[in-house]
Amino acid sequence: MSTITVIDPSTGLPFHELARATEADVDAAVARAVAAQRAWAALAPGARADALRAFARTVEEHVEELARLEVRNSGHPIGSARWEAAHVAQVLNYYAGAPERLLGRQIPVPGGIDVTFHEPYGVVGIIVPWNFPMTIASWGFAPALAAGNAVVLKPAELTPLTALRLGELALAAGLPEGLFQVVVGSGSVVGQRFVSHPDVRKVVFTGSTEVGVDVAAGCARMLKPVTLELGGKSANIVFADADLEKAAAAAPGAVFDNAGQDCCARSRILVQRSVHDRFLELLEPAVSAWRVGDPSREDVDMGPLISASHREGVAAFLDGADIALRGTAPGGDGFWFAPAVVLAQPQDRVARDEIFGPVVAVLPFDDEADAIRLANDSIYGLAGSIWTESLGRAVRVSRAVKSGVLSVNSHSSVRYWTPFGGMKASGLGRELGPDAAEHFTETKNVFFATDA
Ligand code: TXE
Repeated sequence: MSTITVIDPSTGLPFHELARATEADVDAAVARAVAAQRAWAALAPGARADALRAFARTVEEHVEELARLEVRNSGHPIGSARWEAAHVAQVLNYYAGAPERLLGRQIPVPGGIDVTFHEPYGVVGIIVPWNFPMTIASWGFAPALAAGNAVVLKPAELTPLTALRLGELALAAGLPEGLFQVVVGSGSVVGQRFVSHPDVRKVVFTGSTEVGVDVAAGCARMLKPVTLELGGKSANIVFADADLEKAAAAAPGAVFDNAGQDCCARSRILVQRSVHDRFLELLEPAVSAWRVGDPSREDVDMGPLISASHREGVAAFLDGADIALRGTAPGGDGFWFAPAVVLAQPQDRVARDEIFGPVVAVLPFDDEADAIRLANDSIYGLAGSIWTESLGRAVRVSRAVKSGVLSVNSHSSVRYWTPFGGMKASGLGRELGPDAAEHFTETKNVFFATDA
């Protein structure tokens, strides 16, 4: 039997072994999910709502345990890990409100009555990456369950532990057996079986653009809807009329948070030429103050990268680069990497490719049109920030930048109340926000003749 060895990225040491599921294991899980989903969809909406609130309460009661598990498995600073675990409970509570609000329509027609229904797909397959194992999974399973579906979840091989624990907590909270199952295994086996299995009726994929395109192609052959949350190379645009002190102080967190392993990372800083040098002066102390270290400590901003091979990939982006600023990181066996600020040209690899690490490329621009052109000069279109004190400019630029999630004088990208997702090579569809549960249903239209 093939196994997965789970490694603590802060020490580089293995601490857990897990069996890889086979295709037969996936088929058995899907069969259990099909059975559980029938009973779940037949429940009164309020009963589904209560069950999800119970799941949320159980997660809330285990935030500290989940957080410490994430620190050990993913190297997330304990403060961030606590936020991530609490976020799962918040997302469950938010979508617990959906079952009683999946409203259809009564449409006036001649000869009878016409109503629409939002019907669950059945079994939803959710495939998630290693950078936010708990939160990204909840963006899929909470609305999917709320809409009356069952869920099979495949965590990334590197970070399976908190997903497995959430599966256990769901059962402890009283969710029926088979309704929410976590299947640990390879993407090419378990992930691909979610795509090919006829009873998995929708797939939610979050991960690299390369794999996402392959998953979407497989779903297309099965006529299976798919949501894709993919890569990014988001721009942090700083205009001369911005509050430069505030923009510089916020810039490191926007790209070094989670060790840069964030699809929404503002990994390009576009600075208006007239304030470029001043901005770098202001950025220097903020980069120096960024604390990299033991993620179990509360006074740490950033832990290690997820793996040795990922660190090698990130480090390669600095070969030959014009490094303007460099932070610090611990020595030792963990996958530590000191944050870096690089001066770049638009054609440089460091300014074009997703690094998924604590490296940011700084590029100057001349005017508003130039800033928009540079920001859109990317295959990606996920997130972005605009720093300006002009409301008119904020509206013009936020409408012109081709990204799905933009912030003005802020870097926040994820609020579970609002839709999240990318344009272009950053994805298909949206997660979170008020409509997410409906995206896990199909609309049925029924006409009742009354002249019979
Ligand atoms: O991705 P991978 P990783 C992106 C981020 C980065 C990547 C890092 O931009 O590129 O994710 O995560 C499974 N068929 N985002 O390395 O390799 C695999 O097992 C089916 C964007 O994990 O694409 C894992 O569970 N599944 C995002 C998942 O796919 C397959 C936010 C992702 O793996 C598979 C976070 C296959 N052939 C990260 N091969 C956003 N936009 O929100 C692998 N998998």
